[in-house]
Amino acid sequence: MAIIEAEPYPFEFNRARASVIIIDMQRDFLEPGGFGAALGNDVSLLRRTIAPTRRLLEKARAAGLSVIHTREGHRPDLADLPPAKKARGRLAAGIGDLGPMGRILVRGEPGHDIIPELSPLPGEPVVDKPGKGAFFATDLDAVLKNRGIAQLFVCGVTTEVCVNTTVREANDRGYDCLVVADCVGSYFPEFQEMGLRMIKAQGGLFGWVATSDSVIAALSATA
Ligand code: TIU
Repeated sequence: MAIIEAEPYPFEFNRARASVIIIDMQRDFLEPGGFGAALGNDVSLLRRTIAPTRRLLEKARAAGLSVIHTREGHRPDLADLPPAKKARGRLAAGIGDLGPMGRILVRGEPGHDIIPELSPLPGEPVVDKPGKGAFFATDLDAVLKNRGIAQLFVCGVTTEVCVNTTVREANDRGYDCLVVADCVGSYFPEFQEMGLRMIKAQGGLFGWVATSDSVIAALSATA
């Protein structure tokens, strides 16, 4: 058992039961010219998570931790796209429509894919999810339970949307979540700050927050 410096108090890291989960680091959210950018967002606020996440990913792989990736998206026939989600935002080009990188948030399209810097390795599960939370309508809980995972190091985008929703779902299912502060990003700086504060408030109501340096130090110490 190694201790990770974290807020609101140190995290007891059990390497045999821990996994890194990387939420929705998809081209459509992170790349200039993608869906996120087309909506007027500054993707550089998300792109600053790439280098620390890649570093953490490499250390986690070297330490033998399991790594799980998620992608938000829908079937090409859109049969799993709720009409309410499709209608939301009254967008000229919304989910399922042709966007700058293929059909927006549709599985198999270029924009739906994970950015090349964080490409999954063969053997690393990729969980395709139709919602914001990674447990909703997916086999993520089974994947984690089958591997004996009880602790999640959470990276990805966006902090207040898919990261927070997934952490809340995980917390209710009994997982300990540590959100890696420099490996999660938001298009909105105030949501980034509050999204992290909400996790660790009230004694860690939803989990812990730590830097990637702190996580990597613990990974190295127990390798
Ligand atoms: N992955 C994720 O957070 N999906 C979103 O829709 N995020 C937004 O910030 N909109």
